[in-house]
Order: sequence, then structure tokens, then C-alpha cells
Amino acid sequence: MKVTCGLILFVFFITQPILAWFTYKYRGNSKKSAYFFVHNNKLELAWTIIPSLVLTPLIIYGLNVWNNITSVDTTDSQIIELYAKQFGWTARYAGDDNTLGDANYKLVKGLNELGVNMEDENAADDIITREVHLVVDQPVLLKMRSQDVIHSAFLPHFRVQMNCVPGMSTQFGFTPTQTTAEMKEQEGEDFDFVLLCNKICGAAHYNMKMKFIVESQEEYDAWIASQKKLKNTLTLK
Ligand SMILES: [Cu+2]
Repeated sequence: MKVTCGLILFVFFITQPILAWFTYKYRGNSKKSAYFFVHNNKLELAWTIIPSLVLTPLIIYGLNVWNNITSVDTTDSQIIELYAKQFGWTARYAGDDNTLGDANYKLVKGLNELGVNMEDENAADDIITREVHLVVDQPVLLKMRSQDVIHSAFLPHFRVQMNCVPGMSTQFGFTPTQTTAEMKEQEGEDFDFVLLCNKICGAAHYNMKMKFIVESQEEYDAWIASQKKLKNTLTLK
């Protein structure tokens, strides 16, 4: 971002004075007439080749940075699903096997609000929650789905944002480095990590929020043990 902004500013400070000077130098004057031409190959080549030479390295560099951000090593990450719909978030922990059971929107019915396929044995230990607890300094991989329109999972404090797209799964891996308690000390008692929707997805878009809590392993273990596994809340077929 700094490289891109630096380059844009450099070009800006060269082109803007030239623009101002040209408007002054070639201002309307009854003694001057405009030079007219329909085509100039040199000009076409110059304004095609120069931007290509500048933009190609910039885009390759940017793609490289993006790939590094989005392809972190997630072999040890805890897997949590974030499910978006108009208008709210639901989280699903992958359970002891750290594998989410299959899900399909066609199975969304009654209590099965995420459309989890209960015939998939990986689904039995999945846990559906209304807030997300994370262990400090432990990598996490969020997998996003959407039921209806495009939403955007936005976790500003973790520098995370990723679209939630109906019909496909997107993901983002990161590691929280500070607990909620530590952040409350710095930012005040009102502080909480929060997941927001950052895509204007409908009338109650502003209401799409979910609390994230970062805590110690012991606190997390106690919380997750108090949550119900899917096999105890949905009927196994
Ligand atoms: Cu939304």
C-alpha cells in the first residue's frame, strides 16, 4: 500500500502542476487557433507502453503480497465457520476432529439453520454458537458461507475482511495476539472485538454484528465444554 501510494503521489505532484500550467499557457485567445489532428501513432504508443511498464510490476508485486496474506499455513489452525444471512451471523466450530461436517443450503430447514448434512459423520461434534471465542496466539481459519446475498465478514481489530458469497466458501487465516482483557486495559471497559458485515446487504445490514472474545486456553476450554454438540441438538439420520 505504501509503495502504491508513494508512486501515485509522485505522479500526482508531477502531473498536477503541468495541468495547471497548460490551462494557463493554452488559455483561450483570439490570435491562437488549435492544432487539429485525428491520429498520432507515437502518442498512442507512449500512453500505452509507459503505463503498462509501470503497472505490470506494481500489479505483480500486489498479487504477490495478496497471495502471502491469504495463503498462510493453516495446518494447525482451528477451523470455525462463519455463516452469514440477512441479518445476522452464526458460528460453527468444527469440534474435536477439527473438520466441519458438510453443509448445503438445500438442507436448511427448521432447527437446521445452517443446512448441515447430519448424515456426514464429521457433523456430529460440530458446535453452533452465537459468539466466537478464540485462544490467544493460536492460529484460526475462518470459513465463510452466505445463505442469501453477498455479505462481508469484517473484523477490523484483526485486519480481516473477506466476502461471504452464496454458493461458495471463502476463508481467511490469522492469529489473534491480544486477549479481550488486555484490550480492555488499553481501550477501556467498553471494548470488545466485533465481527461486522461490511457489505450493504439490506435494510437491517447495520444490525449484523457478532462478538469475538480472545482468551486463555483454560477460559476457552471451559466455554467450549459448556456448548452443545450438534448431535445433541439435531437428529442424526
Ligand atoms: Cu450483511
